[in-house]
Amino acid sequence: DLDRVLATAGDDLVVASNRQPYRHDYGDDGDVTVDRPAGGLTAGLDAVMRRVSGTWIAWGDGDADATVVDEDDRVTVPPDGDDTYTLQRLWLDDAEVEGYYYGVSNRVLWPLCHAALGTVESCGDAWADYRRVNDQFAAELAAASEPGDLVWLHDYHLALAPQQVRERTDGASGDSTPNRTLAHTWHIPWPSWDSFRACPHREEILDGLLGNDVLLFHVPRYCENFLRCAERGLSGAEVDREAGTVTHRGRTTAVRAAPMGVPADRIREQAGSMEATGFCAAFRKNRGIDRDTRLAVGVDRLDYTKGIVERLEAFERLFAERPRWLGEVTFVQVGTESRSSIDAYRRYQERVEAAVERVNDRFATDDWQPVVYTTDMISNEGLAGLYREADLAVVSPIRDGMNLVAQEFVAAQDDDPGVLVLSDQAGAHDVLGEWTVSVRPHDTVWFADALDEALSMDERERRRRGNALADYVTDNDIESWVGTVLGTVAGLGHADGGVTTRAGD
Ligand code: GDG
Repeated sequence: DLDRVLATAGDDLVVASNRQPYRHDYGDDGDVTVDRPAGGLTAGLDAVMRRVSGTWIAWGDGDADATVVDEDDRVTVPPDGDDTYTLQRLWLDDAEVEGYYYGVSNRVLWPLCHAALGTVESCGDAWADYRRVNDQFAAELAAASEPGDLVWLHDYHLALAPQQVRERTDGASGDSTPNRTLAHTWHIPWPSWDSFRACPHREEILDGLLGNDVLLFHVPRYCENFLRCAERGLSGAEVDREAGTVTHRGRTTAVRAAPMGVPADRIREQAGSMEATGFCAAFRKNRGIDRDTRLAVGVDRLDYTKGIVERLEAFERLFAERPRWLGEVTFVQVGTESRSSIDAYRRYQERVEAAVERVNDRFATDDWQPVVYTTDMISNEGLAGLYREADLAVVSPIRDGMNLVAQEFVAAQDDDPGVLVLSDQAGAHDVLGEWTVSVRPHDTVWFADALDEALSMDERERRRRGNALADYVTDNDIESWVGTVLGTVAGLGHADGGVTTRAGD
């Protein structure tokens, strides 16, 4: 369990991610406003960082001048409570953000890893920015850690940083033993070699990641793909598929699956809160949804990998072919704006809006709307309430590393659970699939049938599946995930690389 793992001998944990867990804004009057962690990853890791009192390095997305609190750009978070850790921001100028974040991370690596090769853009000079910003992260990581520490990196924004940390640290102590333990979680899919070979800088990406001691993906499929890519893409790399290791430049990297979970207990609590019920009542009222109209819900960043357009086509077909659902069920799509400065994202937002309009124009009546679409950011409690209120969640990505919404929906249910309709292209399907109503996002006929099946499912079957899903999501929550990752690192047999909790824990 996590406490035991956290208590393993060693030093502090140093984490690096593109996204920061908190955003501080300093008003003219000196008041500080703090935005709380919103997403699954930052909220989950925040809880761990409080317990180990480590250092978290992230891009300080926001206004540097308004945020810096001491000359080292360090803040101790959270501002209240006793358990604190150091949050260290990296300030990037506009050109760096454009090249590193938009240019390479989101115009090249994101579509590439989701096998959306037609959406991959040319990299040009952005590659130099990506490499330079990764090296800035590496410099901060090297400075913030000591020999024996565990450095845990996150995601596709930081593919080069592991090897860059090695260059800055290994050998610095006068011997050749690796002196930091590096672990890296890749949150999105790893594609097949046949897709990955389209990557303009594929050798450098592989080399960068093989600076890690352990490289973690959500599901074994991605590990297999990575091993294959290392075998084909890097001459001299030795791959042991059975052991799940790659040996390259004298270092052996273990490639492991650790499926991420969600803070299930907290979500369950939030779903039952007054705020949650209040949100749902107000939402129905403001959106003109009758109290007894059944709800289906979809929650996504507005991203072309999420299959929102295909989902709307499936609802359109459901209403056309099974008119008994007309007036009975409303599909609520929560679509939060994302990466809007990229054309592909703007175009996708327009396609979603057009599909919503089309379905509504075709079927809406004076007192019923088939689709309710909102781009408002909903509070965590409101969202948990909406999950509980809904009879089904429709999670239908075209490709998705894991997908936390599927698990959040499960965690939010009470003893009268809703049904999860889940695409077999999501990592989440590898762990939850047997208890969901599965769909293939592009098969509209199957998809519409699946929606009908989910809406018609009898109570006994709904409970049977709901209970199994809830058991999985509770047993494999975010703490359990952190425990698995840290346990995997401990199992590598490095003398150091564990983390200690603060005294008294
Ligand atoms: C990447 C991978 C992998 C969305 N709208 C609201 C809101 N959200 C929250 C959800 C959920 C999160 O955003 C989205 O997480 P996902 O996992 O679904 O997807 P990505 O953002 O693409 O995340 C993915 C993940 O990394 C973790 O490894 O699972 O495969 O693509 O937590 O709840 N939250 C609130 N209001 C909203 O309106 N409060």
